[in-house]
Amino acid sequence: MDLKDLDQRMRSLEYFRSLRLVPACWPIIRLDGRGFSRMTAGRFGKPFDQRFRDLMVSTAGALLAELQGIYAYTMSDEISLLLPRDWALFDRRLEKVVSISAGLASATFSQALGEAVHFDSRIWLGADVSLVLEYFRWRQAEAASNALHCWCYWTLRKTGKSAVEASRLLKGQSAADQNELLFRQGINFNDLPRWQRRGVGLYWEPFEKQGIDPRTGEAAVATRRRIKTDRELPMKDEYGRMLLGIIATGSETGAVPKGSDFPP
Ligand SMILES: Nc1nc2c(ncn2[C@@H]2O[C@H](COP(=O)(O)OP(=O)(O)OP(=O)(O)O)[C@@H](O)[C@H]2O)c(=O)[nH]1
Ligand SMILES: [Mg+2]
Repeated sequence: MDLKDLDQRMRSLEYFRSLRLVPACWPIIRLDGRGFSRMTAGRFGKPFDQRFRDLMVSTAGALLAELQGIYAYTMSDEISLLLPRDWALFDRRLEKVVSISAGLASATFSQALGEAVHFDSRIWLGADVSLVLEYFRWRQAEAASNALHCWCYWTLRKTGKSAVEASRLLKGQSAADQNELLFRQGINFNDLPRWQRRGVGLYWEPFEKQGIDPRTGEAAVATRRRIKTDRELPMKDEYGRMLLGIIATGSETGAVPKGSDFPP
């Protein structure tokens, strides 16, 4: 048997190997915990648990650092990671991006939890920065409606309603109806912690570090960067402006190319 021929024939059956992220587009990787409804049941407080949030934040931080992202956003059991437009890791190969990101998220979360869990991963591509802003406003709007629904559901459950009854009572209820339902139980949705209603953002911030210049032995100040975790995100237009600033900072540090679509 000709081994070279076998090698080529077998490799030619790796059908998706040549798929790459479209050039000059902004990639966002979205990861979601698989079967987390079951996994969280009995292990974490409902509807929100700070310990669960912190596990998601650590996972988002690991993705931001390891995959050289610009911004990570987490809400519920999902994480969105914005990469620079000219991101070139793994030669932009799709199979690598989704498998490595899912593997990294699963390993990080599992190690911190002490139990094996896993995430799925998918790619979103935005042709310009304005689409990127819309993407994150979309996920944040989803966080808000998810939080409102979860608070209503668990409030009904705590008043003695069964899972079926609580779901039936919430079916077709508008946001105003759900706010009203909570209000009657003494809960003002707008007073609940922001991280629950708006999600958590992670981004790079520069800081000055005192050190010694090894060439001269004299005290010197070096600029380094570290991850900032923001649990007090703004929303709507203010959130958009904040994201533009984060993307611009990425551009100053060379992570983001200054292209025709920036600013949008
Ligand atoms: N207890 C608790 N559960 C949470 C918290 N945040 C998210 N979850 C759970 O995470 C689940 C996320 O929803 P989905 O992603 O739709 O459900 P899933 O079971 O992971 O389903 P797949 O993603 O399709 O595999 C919710 O149903 C919640 O039960 C939290 O702070 N506390
Ligand atoms: Mg899930």
